[in-house]
Amino acid sequence: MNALLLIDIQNDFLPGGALAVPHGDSVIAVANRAQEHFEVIIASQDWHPADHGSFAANYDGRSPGEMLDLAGVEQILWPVHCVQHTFGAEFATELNTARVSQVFQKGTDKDIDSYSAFFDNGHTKATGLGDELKRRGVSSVYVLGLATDYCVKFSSLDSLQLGFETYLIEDGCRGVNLQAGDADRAITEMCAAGVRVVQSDAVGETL
Ligand code: VGL
Ligand code: ZN
Repeated sequence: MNALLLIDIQNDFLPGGALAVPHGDSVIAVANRAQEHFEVIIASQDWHPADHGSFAANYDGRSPGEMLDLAGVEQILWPVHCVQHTFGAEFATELNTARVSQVFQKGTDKDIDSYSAFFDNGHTKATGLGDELKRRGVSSVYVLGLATDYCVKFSSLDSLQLGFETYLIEDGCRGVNLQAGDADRAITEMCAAGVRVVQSDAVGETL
């Protein structure tokens, strides 16, 4: 069984959003089309409380992009984004969610961030996504969404580590690129770990 994982396709990661990913909106059409090839479609949602420890605004004199130690885990500070129950945290309006069977929310604990849809950044708590995929007999996981250099990367690496054959749908992802080249380096890293990179127009053929 193959599953499609839609990572964090939320308003705050689109152009005009609080943590806008350049051309982030271009993944929506790819996500909508790719769904035709899958029976199991699962989405992740960045879902922070307003007092989340990854928000620069929650510290005196700190700015987005700076590093911090958050409860023992190295953390990049971000603009306030994807706050629970706000428009920014909602899935992109144009994203088709009718066939999404389950949504896994992450980053809900203010003391630790969670880039991966499977585990928090300290790898201490599971979201339940791994167990759910196994329960449904999934062996291959196809990943797309936002952002290539953070949540897509860590979700893909965890997927591999949990034993799923893992595919990155490259044209269905865009990166933050805090440093130029971050997204490309993330793809290289995923490849080196064993993630297979595919383009969306070939997805139907690899299944
Ligand atoms: C993300 C930074 C902070 C992501 C989430 O979805 O890639 N990046 N929170
Ligand atoms: Zn976040």
